[in-house]
Amino acid sequence: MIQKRKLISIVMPVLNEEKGLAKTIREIPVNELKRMGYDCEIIVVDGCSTDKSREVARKLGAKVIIEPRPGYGNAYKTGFRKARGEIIVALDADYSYPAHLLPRLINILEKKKLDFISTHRLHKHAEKYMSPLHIVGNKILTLLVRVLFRLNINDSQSGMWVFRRKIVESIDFFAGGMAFSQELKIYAFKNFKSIEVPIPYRRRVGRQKLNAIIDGFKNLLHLVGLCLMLNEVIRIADFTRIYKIINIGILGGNANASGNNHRVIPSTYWWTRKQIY
Ligand SMILES: Nc1nc2c(ncn2[C@@H]2O[C@H](COP(=O)(O)OP(=O)(O)OP(=O)(O)O)[C@@H](O)[C@H]2O)c(=O)[nH]1
Ligand SMILES: [Mg+2]
Repeated sequence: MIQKRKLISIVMPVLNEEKGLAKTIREIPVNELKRMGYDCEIIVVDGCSTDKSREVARKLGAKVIIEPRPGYGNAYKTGFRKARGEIIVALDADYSYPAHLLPRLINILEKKKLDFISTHRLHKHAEKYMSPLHIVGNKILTLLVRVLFRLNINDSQSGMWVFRRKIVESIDFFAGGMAFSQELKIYAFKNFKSIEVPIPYRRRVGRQKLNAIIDGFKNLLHLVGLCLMLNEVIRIADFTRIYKIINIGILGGNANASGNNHRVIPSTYWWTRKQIY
């Protein structure tokens, strides 16, 4: 019986990355993936670059989509909507992530029947290519993800993922900026069979688009907001018990009346507690 070939969509957000983009596309082992039974489509989501990123992408066989709205997350949302592959790969276009390891990562995804693989760079072999500010920021945000969402994640900010398209189908993510990366991971690790794989990392080619302080702060606010929306903080603080104590002890209220769980699940959000736990 002839086995059906699968399609992999490799999606990259791009903002003025002509040099890094060319090197990244050239590194994708398209022929090796072909031999493994996978065809590839490369999708570049360009955010109004003023350099030659679009020309470079088209010349190297990529499909170019223009997303004029600013933001890393907005670029990914648009790119994922256009992706046709059963498997989606996401990575920066700055040559910092090891695209040559894609066959190995795809193998792990298939053999272990996983839904989502995130890569992690917070180990001594990769950290030497990041600035101290970047490392500290990543570690703080990762610790917050671990504590607030009780997830065993080592690098909540890594930008290379390999996953099945069902993860991003029919879901509206909030974050339009850099926080998209942590939101996607939290969602995937809470709801799907997910693992993290350590990878080598390289110093990026070209100018960084991320502002470690501003984006780090925005990511922190995003985490707290997400956590509040999912009622995680209320659970951590055992709000119901505190409320009971205040109601009975201070306000002289009825324990039963206040005993119903005060957990309002926002109906507009795509995770309900039922889905997560
Ligand atoms: N389309 C689009 N792409 C963006 C935007 N901002 C960043 N990117 C791209 O998203 C990817 C990640 O941005 P980076 O500047 O590399 O951020 P980072 O990886 O956190 O920082 P480095 O560690 O320095 O690489 C790169 O490929 C950027 O070109 C944007 O507003 N629109
Ligand atoms: Mg990068």
